[in-house]
Amino acid sequence: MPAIQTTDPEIYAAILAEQKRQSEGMELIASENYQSPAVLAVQSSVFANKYSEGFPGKRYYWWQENTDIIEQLAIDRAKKIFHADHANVQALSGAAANLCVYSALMNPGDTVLWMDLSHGGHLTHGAPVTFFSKIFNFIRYKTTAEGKIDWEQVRALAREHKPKIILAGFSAYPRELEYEKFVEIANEVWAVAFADMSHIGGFIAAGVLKNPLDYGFHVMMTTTHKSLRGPRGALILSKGIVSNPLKKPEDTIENIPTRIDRAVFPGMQWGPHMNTICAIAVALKEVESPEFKAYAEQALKNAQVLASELVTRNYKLVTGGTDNHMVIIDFSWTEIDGSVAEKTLDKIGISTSKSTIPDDPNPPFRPSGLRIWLPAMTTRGVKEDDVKKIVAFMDEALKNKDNEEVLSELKNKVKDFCKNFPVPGL
Ligand code: DSN
Repeated sequence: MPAIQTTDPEIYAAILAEQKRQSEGMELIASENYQSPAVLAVQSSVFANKYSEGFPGKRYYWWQENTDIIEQLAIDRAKKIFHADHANVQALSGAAANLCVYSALMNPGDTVLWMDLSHGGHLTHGAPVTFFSKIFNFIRYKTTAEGKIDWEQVRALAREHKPKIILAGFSAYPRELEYEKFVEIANEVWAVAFADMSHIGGFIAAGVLKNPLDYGFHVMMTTTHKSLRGPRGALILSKGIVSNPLKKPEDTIENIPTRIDRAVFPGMQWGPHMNTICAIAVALKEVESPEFKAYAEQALKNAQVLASELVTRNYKLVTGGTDNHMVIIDFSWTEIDGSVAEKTLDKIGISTSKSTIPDDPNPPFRPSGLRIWLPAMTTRGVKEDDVKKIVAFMDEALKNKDNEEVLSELKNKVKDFCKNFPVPGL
């Protein structure tokens, strides 16, 4: 940091301002969290200087004795934590990882069955606005009126469209999934069962939510920077050849793990970001600590209190509650929408993210819902009683959305509250 102060004062000032914003504000954006000082530090280590195309033991450039050590540690830790036969730790992000999985397992024109965006699926699962949708055919399933997976619909679509991949795992879905049902349908139509666990990867790692790989899923992806608290990156985890559902002649020599590694390099990416991989290894080491397990358990307890406090105050929740770490408020029956709620809470220093609700009548930039999660604030130490205070701040702000005086007072209260919960390393 002192080096930046003299080299680039403008960037230095922006970093200090962001540190202040993160310390004084409350982070409830679903998908954001705080990295530990150790994870942050290794990202600026000398591994940032090194090119390492290839994989441990087989690289294009020489002089990889140290990069091989860190990548192998990241791979071994990921395999152990997630019960996987294989781990690729090089994907640059969740979007890149999903594209690598599609290209590993499909040819252009092949079909993916995925959850509709407004019901909780992610853009990278095949939304028409993505480049992916020009290459592959994406068919959407939806949830029932109660917000549960519509198994009859998933089975009927799978039988009709014969997808190569059935994709489970969502960005805005507050319920635990019945993974065995996805696997049963995937096996029936010879599809790969692929789970995008980006939001809940940390909770699966800690053993507090179910692991799709334990239920017969063939491939699982998780980003590393959400509940997992690592650097910005992704893990692609898979089972070995034994359960290969592709059933093609070439699979006798190329199993799913090999296809995935080849899709990442040289298929889609070249020089891996070794400094990030180093930080992934450190984050996975932290995941194995009792402190991480305590954080994961507390985050789920906090989510239960968040949901019940909101319901007590007459907020309507998508699916009526939560089984995981996330709550989605449905404002469709009120005079405001998710965007107005987001702006109002931002005025008092609480960051949240607007969200669609199933079959949302509103456009994406003015959706009817608001996603809230507490893992980041759990990292900062909040517990059940603190969650009650957070909901009280939010409720008062939303009831006084046009009263700048009340909002300004609340902003000071949120700032005082946050002083009790320092950001790690700040
Ligand atoms: N922002 C992340 C999410 O909420 O799913 C990735 O797009």
